[in-house]
Amino acid sequence: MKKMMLVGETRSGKSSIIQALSDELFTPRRAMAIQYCGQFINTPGEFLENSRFYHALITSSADCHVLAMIQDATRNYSLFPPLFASMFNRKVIGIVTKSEAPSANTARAELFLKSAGVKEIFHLDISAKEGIDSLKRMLK
Ligand SMILES: Nc1nc2c(ncn2[C@@H]2O[C@H](COP(=O)(O)OP(=O)(O)O)[C@@H](O)[C@H]2O)c(=O)[nH]1
Ligand SMILES: [Mg+2]
Repeated sequence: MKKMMLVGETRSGKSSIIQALSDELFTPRRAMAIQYCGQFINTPGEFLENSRFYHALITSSADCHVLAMIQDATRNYSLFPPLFASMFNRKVIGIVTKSEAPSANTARAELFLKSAGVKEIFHLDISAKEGIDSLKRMLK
């Protein structure tokens, strides 16, 4: 199984993705530091919110095969700066979360990710388990 690191703002759905993908019991807590949970590396939202922490993301990404940039489809802004993905020497994917929410705009979320340099994008609806299987296949 490939190791995946998740980067995204607070409450974008990172812990929910780890919970849905992992067979181990994972109890979501607010990540205050880099968290290693089996094949997943969870990062605090603050590491994205403040560019002073980018170096910590870059260093930790050395431990993963795939870096996932998480974008909440209900947000009308993105914390990912242009070409953020190109900072990492790893395969980078985008994950659009909450795609089923009434206020979601998945096209807008995709645009945010694309301008941040993401080529491959997955769409997730955690409650309906939509998109989980294709993510699992990619991590095989
Ligand atoms: N509607 C909807 N809500 C979601 C989805 N994924 C996560 N959430 C909710 O978003 C909130 C934040 O999720 P969490 O995984 O804790 O985000 P984190 O802070 O990035 O770890 C929680 O209340 C989740 O239930 C989704 O696909 N659809
Ligand atoms: Mg979390």
